[in-house]
Amino acid sequence: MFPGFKTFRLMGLWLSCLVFHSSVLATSEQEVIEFLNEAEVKIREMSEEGARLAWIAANFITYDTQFVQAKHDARTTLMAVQLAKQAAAYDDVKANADTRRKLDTLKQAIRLPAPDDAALAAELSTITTGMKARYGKGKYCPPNKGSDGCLDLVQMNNIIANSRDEQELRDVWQGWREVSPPMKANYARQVEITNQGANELGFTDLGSMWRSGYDMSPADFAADMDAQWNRVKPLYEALHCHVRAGLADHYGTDIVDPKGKIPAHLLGNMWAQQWSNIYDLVKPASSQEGPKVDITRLIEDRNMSELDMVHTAENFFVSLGLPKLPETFWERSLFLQPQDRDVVCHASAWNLDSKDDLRIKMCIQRNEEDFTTIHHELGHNYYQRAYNQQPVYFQGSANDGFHEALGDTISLSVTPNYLVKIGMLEKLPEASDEVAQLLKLALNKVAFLPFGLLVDKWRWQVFSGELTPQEYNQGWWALREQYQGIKAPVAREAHHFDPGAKYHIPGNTPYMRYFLAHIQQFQFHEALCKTVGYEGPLHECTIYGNKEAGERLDAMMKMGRSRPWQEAMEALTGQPALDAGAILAYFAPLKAWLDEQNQGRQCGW
Ligand code: X8Z
Ligand code: ZN
Repeated sequence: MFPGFKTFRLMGLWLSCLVFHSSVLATSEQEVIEFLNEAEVKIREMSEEGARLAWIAANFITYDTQFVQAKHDARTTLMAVQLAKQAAAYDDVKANADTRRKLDTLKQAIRLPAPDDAALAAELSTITTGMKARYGKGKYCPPNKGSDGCLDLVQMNNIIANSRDEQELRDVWQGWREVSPPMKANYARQVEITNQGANELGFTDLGSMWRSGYDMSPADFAADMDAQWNRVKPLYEALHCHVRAGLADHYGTDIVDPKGKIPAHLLGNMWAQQWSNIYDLVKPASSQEGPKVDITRLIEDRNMSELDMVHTAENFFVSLGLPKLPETFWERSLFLQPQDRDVVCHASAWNLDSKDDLRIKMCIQRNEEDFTTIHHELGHNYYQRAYNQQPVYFQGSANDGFHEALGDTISLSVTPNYLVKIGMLEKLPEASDEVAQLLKLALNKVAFLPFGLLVDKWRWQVFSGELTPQEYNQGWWALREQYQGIKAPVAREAHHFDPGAKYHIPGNTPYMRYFLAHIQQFQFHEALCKTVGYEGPLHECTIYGNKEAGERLDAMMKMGRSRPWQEAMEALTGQPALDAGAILAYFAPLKAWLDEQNQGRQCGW
């Protein structure tokens, strides 16, 4: 969840300097620097309050916590907008690259701008806080089961992951989506207000503002995303084809059309975004035992607690030469879902004081998926800590994809080899089953790509007005069908609001960062493996225990967002650009196998 949150909050703290300066015409770079410096002192003093309020609101979803949070957000938004305008007033001042970059940050980094109007800022924050709380509290109460039979999202996710009963899956899939129709009108109003805010700051709409934070033009950024997608699409299509065949075998061709789109409730994930939970339905016939390394089973067999899982992940970072997490991390984080209150369970990583008050907030389940997510979250924390010496303006990742890619990169080093080293696995599988391991991972990493791409394609269409509220849901499914080759299992109507049943829509977290991260993490992994002198197949490479790899990562993280992301990318990988070649190389043996399996099948949808 990290970056937008922080920048947004930080920017709220400059009001007093703004008031002080607004009557002064900035004519020299020196004045701009003074403005930025004074602002920075105040930010450091004051940013904690907003972060703590947000922490409390997400840990205790009550009427009052949301009320206070909404008030605070409204003030913050107004201040941030006024500062952005002030920064724009310095557009013509000649300034060095650092100063210019700081001003640009002020102008671009507001996630949800309101117009410069207190009533509209208040309306906006009431809407956004309300949607997030509604999602966090969401339950589905199946008919005839009474109120004790109500399910929360954690429970429904478990059903979708493990059940193979088509009717049950369909019921839960549909049931969770009852959470979002009441958000739809609010979302539409939010779009109006934030577009107006973006206009005032000189952007055509909020989508173009979101696309402006990548050290290239918004149009070039969108084009690069499409170009990367086109490179990985054949791999996705091969995976889709094989998975569809496995599902058709299991559920029958009356439920899964072997030539058509896959019903979205059968893929083992509430949003059909990662598919590894249905591995057993699509695994190679030669590996009857399932994957050679089943981390869920290892966690159970070893009786690892949720906290043990976090300690194990921390140990990986420490093995790279990075410091341990602070004591307060263990005291203040939320690791377990409380049974007596509503919390936002969607995993997130926090830095409450821009120093060392690091935390995660997660409702950990003892399974492989959450083991991976813990590495993901700790990646955020280690990144946050690495750049905390930067000026506040540069306390962020090179671009938002970097933040999402860091912990995932570490997870790519969670190999059988590594598990043996740390004693979680007794011995290496005898004959290493390359295809099984790659397939399991591809079900997460490759299956995710079109979803990672389309969530913000939808939002960009909404922000630009290409989709009207009446068309929101149909537009969502058009993208899901086109890019993912999946379809809704039951009829969807215009009053439904299925995008709202995905956390990042009511949470207003931009999503293209995850698509970026899924490309970048393979570049990072490949480069780090090269650094440590590794020469074998990439999926067997682990950087565990390698201080040189740790130093390289740390050096990149320490840069924060002080330089264009292309430079950070080059520092780590030697390449200044996004390159899907690494993920393609990683999965090349799997692609060959999939192509063989798919012979005689009609692929595509
Ligand atoms: O939201 C997340 C993280 C927190 S930044 C758990 N992810 C995306 C999602 O769950 O939809 C990680 C993968 C994609
Ligand atoms: Zn994340």
